[in-house]
Amino acid sequence: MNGVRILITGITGFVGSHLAEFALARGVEVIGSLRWRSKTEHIEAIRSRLTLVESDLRDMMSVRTVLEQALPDYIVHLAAQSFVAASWQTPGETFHTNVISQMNLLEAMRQLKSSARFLVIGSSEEYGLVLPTELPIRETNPLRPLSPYAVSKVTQDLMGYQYFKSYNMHIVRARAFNHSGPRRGETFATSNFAKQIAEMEAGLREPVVHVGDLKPTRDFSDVRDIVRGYWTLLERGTPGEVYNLCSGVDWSIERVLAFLIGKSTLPHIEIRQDAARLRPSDVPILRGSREKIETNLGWRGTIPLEQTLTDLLEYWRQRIAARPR
Ligand code: A2R
Repeated sequence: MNGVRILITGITGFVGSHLAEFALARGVEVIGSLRWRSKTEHIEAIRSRLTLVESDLRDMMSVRTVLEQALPDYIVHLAAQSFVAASWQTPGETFHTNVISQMNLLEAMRQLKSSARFLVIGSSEEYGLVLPTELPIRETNPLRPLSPYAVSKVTQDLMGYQYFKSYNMHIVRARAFNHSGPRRGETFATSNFAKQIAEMEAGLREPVVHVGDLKPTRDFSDVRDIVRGYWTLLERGTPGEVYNLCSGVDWSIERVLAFLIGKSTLPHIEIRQDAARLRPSDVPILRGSREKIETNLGWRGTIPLEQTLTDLLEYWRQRIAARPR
């Protein structure tokens, strides 16, 4: 795809690094925005092939500068306070980062008359409280957000709709359900469990895995499938429309943990619930319908969750083995 330029905000994050790899493999020119203090470990292997621009997206002037420098054809706005649990501690910061950053980007695009395609990254958390009769969750389901993070994502989502309607901008909205894989932030349950197990295997902690509520179920996809889905939406998604990206299958957190423990080399691992890991209100069940994106655009995930979790555990084993002792 010679000549196409993509701007990835939050390129140093979990999804950003995978999307950058995906785009580079297609011959696309990748420009990434990061903050001066962003950790760059996830993009070290591809850094020489990227153009990196510093910007705190909450600052309008620096967002304009990024757009003027990048002159993108596609923008995937991944930068965010991405962690639901942290949003209870810092609701204001979560809202400010997630909502104002996207508004700055869309306003700067408008001011600079950018005709770039823009992908809004929403979340299954937007659906929040889902009635059993509403499963699997379609895009038409009511949005009943249950966390400050979810409210920020609803706002980003509807803002994308409003800018599309008001200014006829090429904006497609994605609602990604849970995704995991190598480089997942350690605050997320899948990655946190895998890291704890890898540390136990390395003899760095006792064989006790600390957990929160194991009952909720989530619809997991592999991050490598999700970035392929984002690409599909950029290329062929209908502007103004919203699409679920999901597997259509839900696993309880308990089942995820049991799978990872089963992959461990240790004979026995104790499971201990930690009150600090429980949330004020949690979404009990999230299982999506992928019918719209599959029927209209032909996307579906291909990597089974067992593979994703195996790769995630291996990622942590390697990271821990590489740590200086
Ligand atoms: O915090 P940093 O400097 O390491 O960079 C993170 C970036 N970010 C920002 N960039 C510019 N200005 C900001 N004010 C700002 N705040 C955060 O967003 C990092 O590069 C990225 C988030 O990466 P992760 O936490 O690993 O999130 P992940 O899983 O890649 O999520 C991507 C998207 C987000 O919209 C999530 O809410 C959604 O997928 O699930």
